[in-house]
Amino acid sequence: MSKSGFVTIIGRPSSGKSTLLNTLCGEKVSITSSVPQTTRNKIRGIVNDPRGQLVFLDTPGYHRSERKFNLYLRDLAESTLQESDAVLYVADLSRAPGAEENDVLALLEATALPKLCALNKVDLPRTFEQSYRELLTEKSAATPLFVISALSGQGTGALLDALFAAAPEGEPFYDADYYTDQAPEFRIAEIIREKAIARTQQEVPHALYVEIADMEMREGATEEDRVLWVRAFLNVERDSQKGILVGKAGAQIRDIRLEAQRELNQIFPYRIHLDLRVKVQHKWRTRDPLLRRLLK
Ligand SMILES: Nc1nc2c(ncn2[C@@H]2O[C@H](COP(=O)(O)OP(=O)(O)OP(=O)(O)O)[C@@H](O)[C@H]2O)c(=O)[nH]1
Ligand SMILES: [Mg+2]
Repeated sequence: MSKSGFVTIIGRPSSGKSTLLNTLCGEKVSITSSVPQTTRNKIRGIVNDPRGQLVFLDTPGYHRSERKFNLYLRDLAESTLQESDAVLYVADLSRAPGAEENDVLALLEATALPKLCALNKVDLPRTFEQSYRELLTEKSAATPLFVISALSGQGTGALLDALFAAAPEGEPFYDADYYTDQAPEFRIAEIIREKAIARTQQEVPHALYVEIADMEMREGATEEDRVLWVRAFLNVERDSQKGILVGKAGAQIRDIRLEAQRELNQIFPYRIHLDLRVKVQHKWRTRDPLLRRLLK
């Protein structure tokens, strides 16, 4: 009987959860950036191998804040735990343990699921490995420990072995050729958001959400000639942010479009043509119906 299980990846913002998901899956499943709180959804990445199938659930960085937007993200991370068979706690060795670490550990303490901990970014020169080891011993939580680099893959083989060992026996949930279950529309919006985040700073990445307004497949003579035409809105909260995204004579939004197109063309079997528009949606992060739709 082969293994089959769901593993929730949890940890403070920017600890490398999405990078690890991508490395384990061997595909770009979840967008990443150096800006905290990049992930806003429960993103499934699927690992198929002779031992069976593990479905990883990437979650938004666990972050203490009473703002409505952050509460949605925190609730999502917490509720994702309910649907998993094991928890993988990812901590960033290059930063000292913060208040968020205690919050995550309290959450782990409250669940009866098998727990594993990955101390990530071992490739970086600064390391707080000892502080994390002490903290985890003190809380008697999240053992066994794995020291890894999600970026280079170092140590992730042993981690995957342990995750398969912890998983229950069962039939796979998804076909063996799937590595994610995300709809094309969501993946396209996310890649656009990633490219926009990478080119902006400070409040712009946080104030941005991307929405696909229209998609249409234009058939060609052959399969490879098909073009998916996509119109997307990049919504920000203020005119000044709109100005930054558009850039001088539209140069910024053009570069975002070209970079996103380049990556999307590698992911999909057809060509993608993007038409990007920047819009202002005042205070969108306080609107419940929109947040319910976007953050899930
Ligand atoms: N040097 C190094 N950098 C890493 C490693 N893993 C992740 N990073 C970097 O850390 C930053 C955050 O990575 P993400 O994977 O987006 O982190 P996350 O935990 O998903 O962040 P949120 O979604 O915001 O909670 C990015 O700049 C990554 O390239 C690692 O093993 N080594
Ligand atoms: Mg992430």
